[in-house]
Amino acid sequence: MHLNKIRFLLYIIPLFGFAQNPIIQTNYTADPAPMVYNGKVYLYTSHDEDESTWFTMNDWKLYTTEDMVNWTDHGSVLSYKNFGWAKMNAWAPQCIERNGKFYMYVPITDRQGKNGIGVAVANSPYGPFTDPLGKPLIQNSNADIDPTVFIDDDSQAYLLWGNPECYYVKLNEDMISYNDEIKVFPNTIESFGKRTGKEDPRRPTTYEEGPWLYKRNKLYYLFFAGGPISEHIGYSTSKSPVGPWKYQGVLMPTQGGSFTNHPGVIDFKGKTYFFYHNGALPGGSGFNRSVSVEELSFNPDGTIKQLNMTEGIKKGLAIVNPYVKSEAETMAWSKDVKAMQNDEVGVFITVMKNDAFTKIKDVDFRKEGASKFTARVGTTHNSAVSMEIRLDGLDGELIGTIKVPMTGGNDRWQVVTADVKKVTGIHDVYFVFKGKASSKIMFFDYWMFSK
Ligand code: FUB
Repeated sequence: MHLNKIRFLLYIIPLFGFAQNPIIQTNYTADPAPMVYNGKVYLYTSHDEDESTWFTMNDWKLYTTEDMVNWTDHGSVLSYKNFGWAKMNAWAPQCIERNGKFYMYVPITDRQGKNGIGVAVANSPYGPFTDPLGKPLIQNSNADIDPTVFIDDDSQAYLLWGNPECYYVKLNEDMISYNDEIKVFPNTIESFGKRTGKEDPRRPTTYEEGPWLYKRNKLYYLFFAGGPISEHIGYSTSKSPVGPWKYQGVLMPTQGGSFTNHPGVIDFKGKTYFFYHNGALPGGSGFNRSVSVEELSFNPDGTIKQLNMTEGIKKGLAIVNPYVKSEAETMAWSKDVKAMQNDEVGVFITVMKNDAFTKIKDVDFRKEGASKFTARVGTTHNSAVSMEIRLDGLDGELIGTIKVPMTGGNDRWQVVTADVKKVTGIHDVYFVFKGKASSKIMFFDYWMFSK
């Protein structure tokens, strides 16, 4: 990382209290890499370990949504440990589908301390991903971080990456090899804009890292994290995926309490979404980052309206069906809960404090309504632990309460059912957790309502 970034830590001002952003609150996530597949957004992220004071990052996580407001945590889908040659640094990933296989490109530092880009392959977007090569796909220079992958309409795949310059190579159809030589985009002011501040011969332009290649109406967009010092998001356009690029300016100014930022762009259900990260969660910082999302608006000439970090997407694209099993780790917002996973139940949530809560947006109880609620829960505590079910707000109508049985651990669970006041129509559902213990109050795996 650039030393100036570290200096910028002194200027970090965390932001709290956004309504939907950051979209993941149950772990620190960074470097968003969204992928659309079969009507769903698959959001792969890197993962800042709690209380990190450096880029302490060991694995990559996956979150999905169909409505852009409720996100399901699928836990860790790949770790640097899945690459036999890797030592550390599970940094910015990207996954892409080709012919029913999923290819995840990841930067890692090897056992000799050299950076490289590995590729892992799976038959499903959820994994398991395995390393088919047993060595890095790219090991070109120490600039080998931040891969972005793109398949053009003519089926040619491209891999781009790099800090402080952007490299690229055409991938073969198998997505795990290449014949062409690796090239670098000329780092010109015309392509990436003039860098302001102290002159640095290695960094003459605003291009810093985190490229993301995207195509719309035959125009190619190269989004990137730009400098100096603390990162903004800039972008350039071209009529070809390999340039020459024309710098178009700042898309998102430096904001949000993280000295890095990282773009990811997708089209989904007729809209274009821009993912990024910041330090806006409680405890957030440049090493404890969180992924957020905004909608992108284009001008008629293809340029993009500048963005600020906002409270995010307020209107969901679909409603939630309460009469099928929903995972506890599907939520629009939460406070003081952590997502964890084990062999017993997969991903579940652990309640860290009294009055912690999760919110599920736009749950449609329909006309017939619900009168019972079932949840798989557990606690290690003898004292009273409960879970309130409220509608439309933290102090909204209380429709029922679950008493949580002492099961003795997160590998031991009980399915509990309670009567609830009859509820019809569309509501936001809040689960509010109560208990006297100072941490790990209870565990929650899934829920559903019935008539
Ligand atoms: O997350 C580690 C590094 O920070 C990424 O590789 C960069 O893009 C920046 O986000």
